[in-house]
Amino acid sequence: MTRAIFVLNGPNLNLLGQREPGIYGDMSLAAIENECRKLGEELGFSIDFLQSNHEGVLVDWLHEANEKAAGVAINPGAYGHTSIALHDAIRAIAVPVVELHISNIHAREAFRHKSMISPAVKGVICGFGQDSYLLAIRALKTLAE
Ligand code: CA2
Repeated sequence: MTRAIFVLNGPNLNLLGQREPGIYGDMSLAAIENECRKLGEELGFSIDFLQSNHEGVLVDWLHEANEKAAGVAINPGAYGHTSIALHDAIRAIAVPVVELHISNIHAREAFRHKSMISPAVKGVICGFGQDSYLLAIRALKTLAE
């Protein structure tokens, strides 16, 4: 059985830690990756931690995860609010997908309240800061059992 978890990150998340620490915390994406790897090791999963600013690349990685991974944790960034392509890709694959956001998108601007991908995923975690990543990985371990 595959013991890899893909952790996918959408646009602008490569800039984490540089601006808006009040909303997104002060950890860089590399520091979050490190925490995910540590937890993955503890739970018996390897972590493929990836970031792209391009919607189609995220679609390609979802397809690849379907072949190689036990599950996907995705912070879609702003594409979560807009992307039918990500919704369709998640619906098209068999492995469980958990959507996560660092911030509580429902406590922010109205345009962030709607997620295009939420109806397609197993579950959504948002508002726990960087811990949202770790909670998503723990949820995937349960789903993969
Ligand atoms: O809370 C989250 O994790 C988000 O997915 C982050 C996205 C935002 O568009 C979503 O609504 C919620 C933004 C990604 C990072 O944006 C930055 C902005 C300024 C400085 C650094 C990163």
